[in-house]
Amino acid sequence: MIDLYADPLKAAEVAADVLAEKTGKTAHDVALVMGSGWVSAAEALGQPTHEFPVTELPGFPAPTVAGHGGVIRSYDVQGSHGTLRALVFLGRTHLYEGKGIEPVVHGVRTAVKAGCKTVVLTNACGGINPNFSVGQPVLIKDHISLTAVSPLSGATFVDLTDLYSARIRTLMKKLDSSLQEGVYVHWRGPTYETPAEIRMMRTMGADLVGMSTVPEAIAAHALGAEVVGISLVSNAAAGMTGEKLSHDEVMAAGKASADKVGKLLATLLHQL
Ligand code: 8IG
Repeated sequence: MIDLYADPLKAAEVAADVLAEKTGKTAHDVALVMGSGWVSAAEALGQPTHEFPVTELPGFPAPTVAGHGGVIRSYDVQGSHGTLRALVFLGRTHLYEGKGIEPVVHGVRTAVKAGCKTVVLTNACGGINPNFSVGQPVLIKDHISLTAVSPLSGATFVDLTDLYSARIRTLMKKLDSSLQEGVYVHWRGPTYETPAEIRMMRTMGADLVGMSTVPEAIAAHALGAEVVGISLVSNAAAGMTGEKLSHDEVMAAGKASADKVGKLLATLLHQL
């Protein structure tokens, strides 16, 4: 048994080998990590060929938050350039779970080791930019890390100037001209921000705030994958409306937008 913390890249290779055995697919082409609110959007991809709990691959801890069920699906999606083998993670591990950074990025590393050249990271987030409304999907164009936790260690000085693929963002905006872009702040959680922290983020140039995506984007990019980030605005950030933040309302907002975000994902896969 490989130790995820001692040799995370080896652990991802081992998990990718088990994935190939379980699916009978020697490789996958694209990975999608579905955040809360995006799970029902997976229906737009059609019927999976395989589905199993993430815990059946080595190195994955059981998820701890209700509504973040940890399941892997494999799909054969008909795209404009032939069949795409899509690997979908329904549920992810977050930094706020306290298991460290390695389990947070194990999924995307496994996906890249399994052959994925594109990694699509979706999430539900708070909206800081007052022009964004609840239920709106927003392309991530850049991020600010307020956790100060990197998935990389050692002298690996990775350039992040084009972390969120400008190529794919341009493609997607051509297909849907209503699509907006924003800067995503990574906040450790599990507490939401205070109103003062949201004012700070706004001043820093942030449009969106959430508790995921950034470590996965960095880990996938460092291994050479092209990264796409899409946020679903699920609530106005703290202090923006006078309302308190409720996890249940956040989940409900996600479900209500499933159709729209499902179409967006299908459109994206068709372009790859
Ligand atoms: I959904 O307002 C969702 N996730 N940090 N702040 C942070 N994460 C979130 C929020 C939010 N809404």
